[in-house]
Amino acid sequence: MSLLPILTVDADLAVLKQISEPVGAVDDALRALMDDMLATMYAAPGIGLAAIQVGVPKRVIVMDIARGEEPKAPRCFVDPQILWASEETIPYEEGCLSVPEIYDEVERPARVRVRYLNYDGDLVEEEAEGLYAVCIQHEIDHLDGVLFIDHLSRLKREQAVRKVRKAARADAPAI
Ligand code: K1U
Ligand code: ZN
Repeated sequence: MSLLPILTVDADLAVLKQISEPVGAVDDALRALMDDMLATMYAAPGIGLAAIQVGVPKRVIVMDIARGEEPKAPRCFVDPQILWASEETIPYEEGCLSVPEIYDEVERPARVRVRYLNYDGDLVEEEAEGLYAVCIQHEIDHLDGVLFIDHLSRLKREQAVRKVRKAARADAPAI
């Protein structure tokens, strides 16, 4: 298994804005990508990761929203689709591994019905609520080139990108 570099908005915005392509079927090569994405997500650490965040424009997501001492609960989503979203919305303080150190509140539907292929290639349809609903919507947004900061005001979005750029410059080795 390999850890993959995570793309960030300061250097890789054009890639992160791409629309990812449907996959169609799960094979061993895709399972190897999902294994690498899970390892990368756990190492970051994060609770979700879309393939485009590691530069792969395929409609693939990994997630683990288990808390604290709960056992690991990795989930994989291939070609996920939102079939239904509730009228009711909930606010959640979101973060993103591609917009490091920035957290802000986003309002999204409280419940969604999703259809996807899992790690084994089985077709799954289920309802998501709470953090699962927030995270799957955040990750499906990535597949459509949408970042959580796109849900904020233009001022907040520009401030966020400036902060990430400044932090990246500060972290860069002096030549
Ligand atoms: O970049 C990503 O898409 C991953 C992102 C997922 C997410 C977080 C919060 C709301 C919606 C989607 C993250 O994982 S950011 C890091 C994070 O939330 C976290 C990290 C360590 C422990 C617990 C949470
Ligand atoms: Zn994200």
